[in-house]
Amino acid sequence: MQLNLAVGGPNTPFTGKTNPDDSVLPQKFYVDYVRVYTKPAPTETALDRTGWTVTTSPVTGTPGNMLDGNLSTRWTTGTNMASGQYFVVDMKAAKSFNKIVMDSTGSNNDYARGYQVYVSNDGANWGSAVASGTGTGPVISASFGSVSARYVKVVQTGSASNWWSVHEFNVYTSGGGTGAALNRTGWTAATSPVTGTPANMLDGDMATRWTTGTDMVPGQYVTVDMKSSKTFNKLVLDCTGSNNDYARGYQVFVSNDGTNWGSAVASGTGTGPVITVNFAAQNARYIKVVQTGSATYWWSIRELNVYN
Ligand SMILES: [Ca+2]
Ligand SMILES: [Ca+2]
Repeated sequence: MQLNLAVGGPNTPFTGKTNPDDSVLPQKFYVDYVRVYTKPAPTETALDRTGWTVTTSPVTGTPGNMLDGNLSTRWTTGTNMASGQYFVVDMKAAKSFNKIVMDSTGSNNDYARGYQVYVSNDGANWGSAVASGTGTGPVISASFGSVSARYVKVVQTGSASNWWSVHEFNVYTSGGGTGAALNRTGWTAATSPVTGTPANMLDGDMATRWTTGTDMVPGQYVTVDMKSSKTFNKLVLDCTGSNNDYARGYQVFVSNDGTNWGSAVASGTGTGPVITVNFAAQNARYIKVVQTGSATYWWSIRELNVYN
């Protein structure tokens, strides 16, 4: 916390007397109170469900009723809750989100007794659950680190002599992040070709750089290990000082194991020494930037920063 206090008096430009008279100091300056606020949580937004579709297991009832904005209509299993029942929502395009809410209000005993939430970009590979828990009432809210995906699957994992009913299903995003650069303490970088000093792109010093030392060719890359998974939505590559050494083209990949990189989260062409890459919020430990262009200049990065 920083407090800026100013002392005024007769010797000010406002009175026409412009010669400060320091002999009046020291004076007492009373602060009645200092109030400290907690920054409010970012505003949540429910994603627009227009065009979304949903399929269920068991195949029964009217799945679309959980997406129709009407709390009086529902999808229901029509049979007792059993582990393994599920529904899959297709949002038709990849979205960034960090919370789902299942609302069974109106069928108050029909909430999932247990649940797992999975996400996927192809509707086939679901990976590990991004959230799981137990339901204790008709509104079940599950939060998780921000993900980017097209499909959401909720698996019911409990048992009860009630049907499983969902009147409304919504997906939320926290909106934009803080815009702050992530703290790079402890981060490491590796490069291909293996050359130069990769750490120079993470040292906060624009006078130091990593460079290929050879002309730009497609396939050169850098990987950054942030040592734990972070949420982020922007990357900046800065080669100011080696102004011709910007990546002529790039692809950005993210990974949680440093081995499986999936599809690029962003790609584009560089046109100057500062390359800013925006993308849907990611949650990952590793970032890889692949240089995809050709030039008779070396590829250099003086600073690489990641933002949320
Ligand atoms: Ca409904
Ligand atoms: Ca540097």
